[in-house]
Amino acid sequence: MSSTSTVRAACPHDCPDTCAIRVTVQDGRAIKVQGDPNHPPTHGALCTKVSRYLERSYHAERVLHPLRRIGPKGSGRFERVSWDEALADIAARLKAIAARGPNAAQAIVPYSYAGTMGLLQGESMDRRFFHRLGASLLDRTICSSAGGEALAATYGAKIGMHLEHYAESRLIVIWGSNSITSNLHFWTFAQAAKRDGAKLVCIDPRKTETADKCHQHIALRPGTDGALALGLMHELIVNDWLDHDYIDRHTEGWPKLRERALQWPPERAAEICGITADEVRGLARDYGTTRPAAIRLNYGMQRVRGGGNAVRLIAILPCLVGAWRHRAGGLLLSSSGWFAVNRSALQRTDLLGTRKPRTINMSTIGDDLLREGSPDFGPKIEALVVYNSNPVAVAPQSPKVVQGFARENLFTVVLEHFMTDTADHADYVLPATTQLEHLDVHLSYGHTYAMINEPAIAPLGETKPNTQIFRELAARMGFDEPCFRDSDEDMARVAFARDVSFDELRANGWVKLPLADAPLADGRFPTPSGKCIIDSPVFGVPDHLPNYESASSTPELAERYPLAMISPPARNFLNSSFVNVKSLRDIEGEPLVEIHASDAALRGIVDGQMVRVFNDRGEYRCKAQLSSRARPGVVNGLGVWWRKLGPAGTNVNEVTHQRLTDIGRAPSFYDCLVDVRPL
Ligand SMILES: Nc1nc2c(c(=O)[nH]1)N[C@H]1C(S)=C(S)[C@@H](COP(=O)(O)OP(=O)(O)OC[C@H]3O[C@@H](n4cnc5c(=O)[nH]c(N)nc54)[C@H](O)[C@@H]3O)O[C@H]1N2
Ligand SMILES: Nc1nc2c(c(=O)[nH]1)N[C@H]1C(S)=C(S)[C@@H](COP(=O)(O)OP(=O)(O)OC[C@H]3O[C@@H](n4cnc5c(=O)[nH]c(N)nc54)[C@H](O)[C@@H]3O)O[C@H]1N2
Ligand SMILES: [Mo]
Repeated sequence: MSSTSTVRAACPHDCPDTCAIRVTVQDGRAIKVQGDPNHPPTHGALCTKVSRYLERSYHAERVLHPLRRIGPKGSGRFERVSWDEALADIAARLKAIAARGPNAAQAIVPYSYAGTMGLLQGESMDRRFFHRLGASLLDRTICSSAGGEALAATYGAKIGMHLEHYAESRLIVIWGSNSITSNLHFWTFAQAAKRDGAKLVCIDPRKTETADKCHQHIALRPGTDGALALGLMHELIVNDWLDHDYIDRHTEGWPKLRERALQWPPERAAEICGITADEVRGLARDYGTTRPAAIRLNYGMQRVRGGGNAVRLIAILPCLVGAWRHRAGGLLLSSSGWFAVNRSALQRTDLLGTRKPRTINMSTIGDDLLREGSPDFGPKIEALVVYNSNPVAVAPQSPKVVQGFARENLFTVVLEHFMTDTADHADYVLPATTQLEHLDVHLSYGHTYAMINEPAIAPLGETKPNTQIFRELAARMGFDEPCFRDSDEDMARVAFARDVSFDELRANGWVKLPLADAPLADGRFPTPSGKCIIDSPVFGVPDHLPNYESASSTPELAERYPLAMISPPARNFLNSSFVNVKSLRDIEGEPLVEIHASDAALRGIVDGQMVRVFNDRGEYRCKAQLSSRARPGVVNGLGVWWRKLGPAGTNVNEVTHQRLTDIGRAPSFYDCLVDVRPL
């Protein structure tokens, strides 16, 4: 007899929406995924990508058993081995490195990001393993740390508005975010507000599908958001659109920033942003005179040298006009700080004891893999264990990253679902389960519900959850602390320090955090003084910092490479995930760069032609698309394709660089000069 059941799942992807999913399972096989209609942020809808989750999980190219490399690195030639053989050899290799001396294990580096956002499969047993081993620590900066640390330096934590309340806003400024692509469930609330008469403004160098649907699009130059924010402040001051009471009671340091902002008349800001002074004035008027006014900031605008300062400036705006007084006013960049994740219980940093391993920044992995050992750097990197990430495709300046991963004297283990560009460079590939096949618990960085993901089906083939792989590796290493025997459920039960109980998650699928409707209406920022910090003891008063690479900061470079390139996400991929899902790849077509007709004409480029996008760091080949989505002087190289699926085995990170942001040590992917020529 056939049996059908429905299982509660959570979307694991690195996206603010963290959707609640219902998986229909028939005779042990998942046959349908649907958005949960009862979960308010998801409201029954899944994005195009995740509605294809079954195509991804049951993909014919899933890695289903351990593999050992038999060809040169990067060739993708592997043979099947048993788990026993793989784990024994990996443990022996890691032990040999660690045995060389007291700090020798630092030559081993974990490399992971948010392939799954799950607290168990992303940051639990794995961290325990590396802490016990004494491996290098990893600074996980590749996405959001510039904006995240800037936000925390301003508000005291990564906190903001409730997603649902945007439906009641009268003005929504969508800033550095292509919501329809990367925050679809927010868009539903923004549309509800629009139907009720709210004005929507989009601030983005690219004329995105979101910009198309807003009342106004301000197409500023990449990396000039801080200047725009200062210009807005100038207008708020001179027109006295300030909430003096909120400023006096709930902020500290405003007089110094006020003085700075007064040096930014709209003309100055407009000149830097490449927009008109009237656009600055008009936006300031709207923002200064409309209540409630909400900003949806996203990480797209912080991937430049001054990204952290720009986030600080923008995050101060809602305090200046008292937008926080209303639940539909304020700002959201991330809500993750509202969740009381019990990281010390999950990750067990205490296993380090008195050891203080060095920290490797994931964003400079290209350079770091090529560095020799030195007193400054510590030991040369000899082993890398990669999971939940595809650095060969996504890390900046891939020519260096590839060279590093190709080192014959580097021992690399990759836990994966697929043979990615990174897995191709592994010595061992270990097959991991997908979200359908393991237990997890989740927070969200775009809403305020904790979520559960129950396993829907048995692991396919010989796949194992990341947690189990690290449990078994720990046993092989002889790590006998009881925490290495914790089950996934044991860890799920301690994942949240308060507000969220596992039993309630299990019973309901999610738990809404007990937060006030307008949590910052009376200030009470989680800072030492309870006030929003404008003059930071660490970072000072925020300012506009020009890009590393731009016509004004590096004129000689701009003469050779006159086009600014940004590389925002493609709608049907999730960073480099889903690029190998054929139905989604078919929608995206092929790697392309959007270029304005005037820039194309200057270079003799016609629509659809193959081009080289290049600078001193490398050369990326793709198709040119003449498009009004690109502003003159800026090209949009949509990301992030698998290198091996792109022309000449390259992707957009061929030309990005490894210089870090002002705050948060993050990459400045969108701070990049190139030229484009016909091939
Ligand atoms: N479909 C899809 N969804 C995704 C992702 C994906 O790859 N695909 N990625 C996920 C991830 S990892 C993240 S971090 C989140 C957020 O991901 P983000 O990277 O913030 O993604 P977007 O919302 O697309 O925002 C990027 C927008 O910022 C614009 N932009 C670039 N430079 C600047 C600038 O200097 N100033 C301003 N104002 N705008 C700029 C880009 O043109 C783009 O439209 O989205 C997640 N959601
Ligand atoms: N040029 C340019 N580069 C970018 C960006 C950009 O906008 N432009 N965006 C940047 C941003 S915002 C981010 S967040 C990074 C993202 O970079 P990554 O975090 O590397 O994200 P993905 O490319 O999605 O790769 C995640 C990998 O994890 C694997 N995975 C998923 N779940 C599991 C699991 O449970 N177990 C194991 N073992 N593996 C799993 C997937 O199969 C996938 O190959 O890329 C950055 N790179
Ligand atoms: Mo990201």
